[in-house]
Amino acid sequence: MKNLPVLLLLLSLAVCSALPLNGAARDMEDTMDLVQHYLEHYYNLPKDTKQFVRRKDSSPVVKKIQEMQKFMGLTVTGKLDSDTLEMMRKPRCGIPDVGEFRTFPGMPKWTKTHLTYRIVNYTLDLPRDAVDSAIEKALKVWEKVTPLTFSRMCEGEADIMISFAVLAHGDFYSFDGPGMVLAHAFPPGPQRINGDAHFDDDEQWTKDTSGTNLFLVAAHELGHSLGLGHSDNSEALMFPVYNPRTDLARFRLSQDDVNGIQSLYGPPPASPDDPVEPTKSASPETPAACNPTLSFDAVSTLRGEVLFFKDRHVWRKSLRTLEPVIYSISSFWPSLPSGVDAAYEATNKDIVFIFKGNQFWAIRGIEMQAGYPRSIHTLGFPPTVKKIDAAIFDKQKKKTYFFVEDKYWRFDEKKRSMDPGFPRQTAKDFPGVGPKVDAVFEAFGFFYFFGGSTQWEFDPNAKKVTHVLKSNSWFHC
Ligand SMILES: *[C@@H]1O[C@H](CO)[C@@H](O)[C@H](O)[C@H]1NC(C)=O
Ligand SMILES: [Ca+2]
Ligand SMILES: [Zn+2]
Ligand SMILES: [Zn+2]
Repeated sequence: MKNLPVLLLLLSLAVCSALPLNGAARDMEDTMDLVQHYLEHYYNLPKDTKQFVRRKDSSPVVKKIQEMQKFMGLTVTGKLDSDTLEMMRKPRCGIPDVGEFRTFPGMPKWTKTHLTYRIVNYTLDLPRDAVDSAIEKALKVWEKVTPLTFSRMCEGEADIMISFAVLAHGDFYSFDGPGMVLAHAFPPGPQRINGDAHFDDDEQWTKDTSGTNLFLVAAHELGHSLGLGHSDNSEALMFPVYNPRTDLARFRLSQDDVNGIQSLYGPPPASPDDPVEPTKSASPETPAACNPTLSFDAVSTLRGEVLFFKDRHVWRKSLRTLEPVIYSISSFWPSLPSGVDAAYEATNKDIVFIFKGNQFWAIRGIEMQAGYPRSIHTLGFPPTVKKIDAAIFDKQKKKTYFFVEDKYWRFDEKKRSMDPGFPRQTAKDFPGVGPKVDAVFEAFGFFYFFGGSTQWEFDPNAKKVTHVLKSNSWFHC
């Protein structure tokens, strides 16, 4: 190490006043390596500081220590005191705090608002779907405060390629084993590597904070992928040091992060679903449960309750209690659209699938599942089908029926494919129902079909309608 004498001199003030023993000398040298690397890498200390050493001029190093202390919110002493050394040993992001990367030169940003991402490979520390949902949640953090949207690719070259790797991994920024550097990412730009995020697979990645929380680190790295540099605000997500005490349940961006990203991309477009100043045409009033003309967009069970979807709202009702309770859909599932077309519960998987237009989403309880929305055509519908009117899962047969206009398709949930011989006429196999249905769900062994304000109770074994009711009969008006 060329500049060891200078650093030794600085360090001796704080750490070492006794004569160095062999072990202590080695510790000291390790510390010097750490300090030199830290300042060179994160604070742009010139690599060749020989000249300063020869002139016994330590000022560049002192200046860099001061710069680091200021950035990290420490007392600016210019000395390697214990707070400073402790900070240098904390796990952190591998991107420099100052220098060429700071908000990156020329403020690079994406020139499009729709970006693609791909998870190239996975850590073995977590199940794949946990990795998928941590990444998706991390992207949502930025999506919420910008006009940016993201969609996932499963192959090919995406804007943001996400991978796990150890030590040297091909980009000249080797990882360093467990601890210290957790991850790094590249700013927006035209090259393949731009936007990519790499995670050190020598860390123990976890869903909670018992190890290194993947969501937190990913949200930070994706900030770099979008063009942000490090912030010196210790409350900010873009602060370079990992904070294991973050309250994940109440995670939110700091104003500093929001200002940073909005300086690049601006705020999100005003959404018609935002109840800022509700106008009757844009956002319908809360529908009245006992209006005799009430119809539904979709109805599904969810873990023994029934969900009745209407515009931006959903009623939740347990089959045993009297009062249905109305909520806005977004209060449970922020990324679901309003005015859905169909919904059904695959009880064998504990998942409710929600359809609107040619897309569908999956929810498990109040958790949105990663990897959605998907196209309905991945289920095997022909291109002529643009939307689904109603859907129901038959628990006995493990089949799902999809109703589209006056026909229906049958889907095998085990094989994940459409059964041959479909579509068939709804009127033929469900006599008395329809012809067109808005919604359907199952309770007590019956199928309950809805069309406008009319409801048909259908016995699937006897293959006949057993009652004709008002759609809102479940609300005990
Ligand atoms: C994951 O992909 C990256 C980039 O292609 C590669 O460097 C790394 O070795 C891969 N990791 C694993 C665990 O295969
Ligand atoms: Ca590491
Ligand atoms: Zn960073
Ligand atoms: Zn890398």
